[in-house]
Amino acid sequence: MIEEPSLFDVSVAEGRLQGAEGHYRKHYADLAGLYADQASFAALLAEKAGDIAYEVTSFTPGGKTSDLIMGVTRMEPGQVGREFFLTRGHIHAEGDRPELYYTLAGRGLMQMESPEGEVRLIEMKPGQVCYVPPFWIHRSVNLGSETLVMFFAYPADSGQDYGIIERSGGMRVRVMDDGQGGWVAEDNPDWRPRSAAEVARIMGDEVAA
Ligand code: S6P
Ligand code: ZN
Repeated sequence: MIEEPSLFDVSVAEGRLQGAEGHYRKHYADLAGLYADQASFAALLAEKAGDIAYEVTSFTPGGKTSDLIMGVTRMEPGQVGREFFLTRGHIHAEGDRPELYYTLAGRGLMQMESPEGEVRLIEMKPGQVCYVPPFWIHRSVNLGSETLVMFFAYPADSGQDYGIIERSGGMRVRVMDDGQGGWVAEDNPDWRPRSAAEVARIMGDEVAA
């Protein structure tokens, strides 16, 4: 059976893929442990624990390797202490699956980390598309004072492993306000390198290649 083509409207103003059946929300209360500054996070929760930090609307046509999931991520602007708001981040459970992120509104940054701990930080503004290659842990960061809206697409059988970030004590750097209207990447002192065994598990056959 061959799938029917479909068409969706993207509302940039609402940060949504209209008519998409996939939907999930993260409230500030769901983001415990993500940020460095515990006191500032507690203050944020006291003010808006139940508010939406970010929201994803998506369309999942099927689960075939060759199929694509697409959707829109909308993230509020703000900081926890000096640290900019971010998504939890993950690596694809099928590590060799890539992803595209096309920025529609706001000022964002794609924070990426390889299994071996290399860091890549790519700023994104509307009209730019960021290619996240296979095997990169990725999270998005809202650097601006406006809502960040990004369209994404990735292979339907990718899956997400969120534990990879927790297991290493967070990502290697934190993206902080530099106090001069910009950002700076600061080393995360809690970060622990992944073991050779974990890197080999993630990379699978690529290690031998
Ligand atoms: C999924 C893709 C995005 C994120 C979304 C929220 O592979 O990268 O749809 O799910 O931006 O981020 P997170 O880290 O909570 O999944
Ligand atoms: Zn992803």
